[in-house]
Amino acid sequence: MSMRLFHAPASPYVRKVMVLLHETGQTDAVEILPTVVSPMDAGPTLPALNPLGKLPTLERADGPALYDSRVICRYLDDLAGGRLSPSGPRLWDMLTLEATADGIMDAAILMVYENRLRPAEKAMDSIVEAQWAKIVRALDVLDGRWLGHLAGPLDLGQIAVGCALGYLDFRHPGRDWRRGRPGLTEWMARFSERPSMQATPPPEA
Ligand code: 99T
Repeated sequence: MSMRLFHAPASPYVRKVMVLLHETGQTDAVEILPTVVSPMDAGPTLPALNPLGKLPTLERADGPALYDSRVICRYLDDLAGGRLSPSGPRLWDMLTLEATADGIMDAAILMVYENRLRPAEKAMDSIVEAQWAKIVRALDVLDGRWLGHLAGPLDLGQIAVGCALGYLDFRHPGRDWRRGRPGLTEWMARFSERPSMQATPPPEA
């Protein structure tokens, strides 16, 4: 096996890569390396491969390590024939959709880190709520403008949205992202049934 994936089961970015591996039949091509990181401690081996010390990182035998999740997903999809990266105008839609989903993950993780890393007496609710406001706007846009694209052929954008919504269920279940968004709720219910999603759930919270 020539590729090794620095992996954590709670990471929605890692999940994007795992879902893609399942969807493209490449799970056997990558060795999974369980890795623990936080913004305060990237561990002993990761920074030499990825100076940002983040997961996922993909180590390859025939070139420098790849990061971040968008790069790794494009690379692994390319190895499998590029079926999940459309060409033409749909590519720009897909990349924007993927950026929207990744932005939801970024904000949701900042909320987690704000509570986990900052001492309680220095915690600022306004920072957490400002991040949640970004997520609310992004969810409304997904439910309003993107349902047509989401209903189309599978691509990396849909995978990212599925992993972002799964992460909200995992880390922020009390926020109830489904309320008032029936279209997105229905899409996620169907998307969650894919074997690739069933095979990659986050750990018990
Ligand atoms: O921020 C850090 O230094 C450590 N955090 C990470 O490595 C997280 C793990 S998800 N990954 C990223 O932030 C990657 C973001 C990048 N743009 C990408 O790959 O797309 C941890 C989730 C959790 O524990 O809830």
